[in-house]
Amino acid sequence: MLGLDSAGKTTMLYRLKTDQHMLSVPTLGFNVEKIVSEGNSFVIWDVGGQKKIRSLWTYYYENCQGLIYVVDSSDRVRLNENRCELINILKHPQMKTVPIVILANKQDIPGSMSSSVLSDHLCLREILQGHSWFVQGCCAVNGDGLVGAIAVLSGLIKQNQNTKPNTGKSKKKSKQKT
Ligand SMILES: Nc1nc2c(ncn2[C@@H]2O[C@H](COP(=O)(O)OP(=O)(O)OP(=O)(O)O)[C@@H](O)[C@H]2O)c(=O)[nH]1
Ligand SMILES: [Mg+2]
Repeated sequence: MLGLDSAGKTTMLYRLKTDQHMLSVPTLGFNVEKIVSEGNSFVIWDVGGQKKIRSLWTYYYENCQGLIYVVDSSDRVRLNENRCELINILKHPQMKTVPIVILANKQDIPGSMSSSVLSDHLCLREILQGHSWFVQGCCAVNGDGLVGAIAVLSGLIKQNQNTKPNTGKSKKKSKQKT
């Protein structure tokens, strides 16, 4: 789970884990939690988004099966920064085919952009070509939209695994890393 600082990633992780609003502090490294949602089990890595530590994001790409990219929908100033970071992530060889959910967070803030407006501003149709993806409005503080988004991502991850070429090796059942 990636996104600019203050997008709401950590608030979201602990809302999913505990079904409560936990106060967060800026993440300097990462938080990792196993989340069980509607029978699906995920290991979610929440990586700090401050500019000075974004170069560390690449260390989390190995074995990543899905990307949750969180955007603060009330922040119109950093739209371009968001677009550039997303493009950078997806350039990486290990992220070229991952399914993606873009979470348009902070929908509770008056005047925040809807998921479709955000999608247009970020040019998602263009920059996410070749990926299976969707965009979902949500609020990490009260949990609106989160469980549904996780369920859809889970479906996309399964579809993506089924369409990968068969290597002939027997598959071990593994937890999904997002
Ligand atoms: N109103 C509102 N505030 C939110 C929401 N989600 C998060 N916040 C607030 O946004 C601030 C930043 O949230 P964090 O979860 O710490 O953000 P982060 O993406 O983990 O930030 P970094 O760790 O720096 O990358 C906190 O004050 C949260 O309470 C939301 O849906 N609505
Ligand atoms: Mg954080």
